[in-house]
Amino acid sequence: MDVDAYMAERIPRIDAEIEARLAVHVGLPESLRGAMRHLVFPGGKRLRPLFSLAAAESVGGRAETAMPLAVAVELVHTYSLIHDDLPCMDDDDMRRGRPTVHVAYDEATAVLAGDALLTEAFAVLADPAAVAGADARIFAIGRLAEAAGASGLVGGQIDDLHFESGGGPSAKTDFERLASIHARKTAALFEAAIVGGAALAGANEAERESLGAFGRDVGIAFQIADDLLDADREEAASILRIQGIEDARLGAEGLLETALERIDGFCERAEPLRELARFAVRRRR
Ligand code: GRG
Repeated sequence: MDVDAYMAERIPRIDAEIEARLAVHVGLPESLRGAMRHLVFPGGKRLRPLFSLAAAESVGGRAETAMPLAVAVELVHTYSLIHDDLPCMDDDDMRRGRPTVHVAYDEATAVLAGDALLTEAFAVLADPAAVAGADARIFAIGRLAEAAGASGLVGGQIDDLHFESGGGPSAKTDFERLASIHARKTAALFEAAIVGGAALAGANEAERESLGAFGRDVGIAFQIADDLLDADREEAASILRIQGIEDARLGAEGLLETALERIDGFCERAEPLRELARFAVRRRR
């Protein structure tokens, strides 16, 4: 299966859905409208929405059923990047080769644009026009809220801001703390994207269980791969401050293998999901 072709076909569809969703808001102040769109278009790799669509297919459903979640996870992801770049967080001026939102606009507008995108994500999922039934949508909303909230992104971000390696605590303790940060800051959203996408397509309890574990493993392996790509950057909570490059690479590969084993019993329609996981962990960009 050609994962590049799969992504090239799906990404414009995801983009069109996000575009349509943001167009719902008419008459917004121009600064808010522009700031909300600034990091959404052009976007990044759109990995999380791609995972949602592939997860729906992996349980025999139609990708389109998971589209509201695909849009929602990308909006949550974008909000987290906008807030992560703020002066009070990572204080980054550039992202994806362009000025960050608070630089292109101003700090207050960036905070509010992030808030608006986060809130919009839940409005998309709550929209009764969606194909999936209310029970599945409520499940997806709950999992997304967990991933975004205090036990997920926000809690992981707090621990990341306070992470200090070396000195007092043992390497093992640091490793455990780091794994916990990655689990909440990165893997939780992958898990919600995948298990929620499958649920919208009618996944049963056992499938949700396997896909949730798959999403967690892939999310952590993706974060390690990201740290390896950024090996030259001094990130507070990078695995490379604890493990060597080779050990980290082996760790990511091991997690990928475990993840793939978890969905061993899934049929051929899970192939895009498997290939996306391989891409996310082995990518060079
Ligand atoms: C709630 C303020 C706040 C932050 C939450 C998720 C997060 C914490 C911050 C985002 C920044 C960050 C370094 C997250 C780790 C996950 C990660 C590697 C994000 C980049 O994801 P990609 O590569 O991004 O999918 P693109 O650019 O492709 O969309």
